[in-house]
Amino acid sequence: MKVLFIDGIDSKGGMVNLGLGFLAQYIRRKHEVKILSIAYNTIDEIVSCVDKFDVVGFSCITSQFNNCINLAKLIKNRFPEKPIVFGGIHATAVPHEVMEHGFVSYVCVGEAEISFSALLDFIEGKLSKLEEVPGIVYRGRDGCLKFNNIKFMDDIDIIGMPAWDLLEREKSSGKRNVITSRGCPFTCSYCYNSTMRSKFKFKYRRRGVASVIDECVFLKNEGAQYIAFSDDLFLIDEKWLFEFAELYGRHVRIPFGIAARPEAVLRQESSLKMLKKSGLRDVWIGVESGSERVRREILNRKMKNIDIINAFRMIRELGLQSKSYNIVGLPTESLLEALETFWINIKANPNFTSHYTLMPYPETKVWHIAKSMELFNESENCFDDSGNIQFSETLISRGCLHTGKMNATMILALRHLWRSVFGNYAKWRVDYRVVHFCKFLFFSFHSALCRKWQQTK
Ligand code: B12
Ligand code: SF4
Repeated sequence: MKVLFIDGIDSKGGMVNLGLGFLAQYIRRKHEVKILSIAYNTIDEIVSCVDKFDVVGFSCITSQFNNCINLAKLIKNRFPEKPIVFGGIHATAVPHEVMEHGFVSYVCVGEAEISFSALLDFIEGKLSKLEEVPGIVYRGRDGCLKFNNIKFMDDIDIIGMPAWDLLEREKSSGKRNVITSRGCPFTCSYCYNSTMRSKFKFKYRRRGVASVIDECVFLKNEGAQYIAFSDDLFLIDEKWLFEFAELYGRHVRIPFGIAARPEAVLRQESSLKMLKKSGLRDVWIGVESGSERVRREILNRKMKNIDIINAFRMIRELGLQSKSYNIVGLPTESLLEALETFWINIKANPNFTSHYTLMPYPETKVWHIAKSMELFNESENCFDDSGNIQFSETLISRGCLHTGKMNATMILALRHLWRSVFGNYAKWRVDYRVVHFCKFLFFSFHSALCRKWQQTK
């Protein structure tokens, strides 16, 4: 069969939708596959290709869903006979909502190598019953939605590396992403992993070192100058890490970065030393909030402040660069608690920081908390993340309206304060900081006026 995948990724660069890459790699053993992404093709270009394919599959995260569903509608109007399948993180979190759009034929929930492959067999007539296709949501003969249980793949090395030759990207960008594992044993409330673990018995699995090294060598030969490992947690399994460090140092040796939890950094000093010798340059750590209460009660991250500070210190002492990830606008968060996030970053002193407003993604635990407190507005494009990514001057993330203790304008004011205190990458200039400090004053004043006005109403 001929399968057209439409990749919802809407920003250009060297980093790609790896999940779709793995799926395409697995599927193309038996079928012809093409990937067109929204970032690199116009709607007309994509629609004009559909005719040549038997099945159209969309891959998207939440912020890309609106674009994808509108395009799917257009395709279904032009080619009513083509089955339309949705997969990826958003469809996995809310499959029933996706199926409510009557023109979507199937949703694949979770990892789809096994399920999509079986679904193609069914569409081709090689499998007689839809009930035999694992991990899909579909309309039964009675018109009601049915869900078949997921099947996870135990050995993910069977898949091989993502189909890099099919994934559109800016080849001139020196940066690539690689993922060595699936899943995470933790359940932070704002993360997709909390959704997966609450819905399914989700197992952590890692690729073999040899397969990962082959992929890195391939990317290096293609011109990659930096590899960002997309694993939720890289610092797991000392034996794997040592083997990886040795082979990466011998065969790849270009700088790379990893994400880690503070406790893992403190436990894995010797692995970090080995990894540094092989090319490790950056360690990214989610601080998220400087308030232990907010972390414990809202985020389900129970580490101590002192562990976070010590982890950053260790990274510095090892001669590595660090970046902290922080969130403002968390349910129940007060102004003082938001300021604690500034304080812990001053003490931890990372090389770089980032500061996002909370985007409560559907079906995560924090989404349930925010919904029960009526903290956000589920409008059509409340999951547009552009305010978060580009730090738009007028928007905070559309989903988040207040925290119960701080309103949206105060959250925006704090983001400006962040920029004036920590700067932003190369923008260490004084005028940049002064401008953001003035904006902080303006929005704080505005926020106080709004509060006063609401009280007098
Ligand atoms: C790699 C990655 C990226 C890449 C590519 C993202 C993309 N898909 O477009 C880059 C670096 C570009 C990126 C950016 C962002 N990301 Co990101 N990213 C990841 C990460 C770390 C790994 C994804 C991965 O490879 N997983 C492993 C593979 C095997 O799983 P998978 O992707 O789910 O794919 C499988 C199934 O979903 C299914 N499948 C996928 N597509 C399809 C299609 C069809 C037709 C079918 C049938 C099945 C199917 O089969 C795949 C193979 O089994 C995840 C975290 C995670 N663990 O998933 C976050 C994650 C996807 N990112 C997230 C976010 C929020 C972002 C940003 C918005 C962050 C920001 N504020 O800047 C940006 C968006 C940028 C943009 N404009 O698109 C969130 C999404 C949450 C949500 N509900 O939307 C995640 C889940 C992290 C989290 N905190 O929860 N990201
Ligand atoms: S935020 Fe990181 S540690 Fe927490 S569940 Fe998600 S991937 Fe795991």
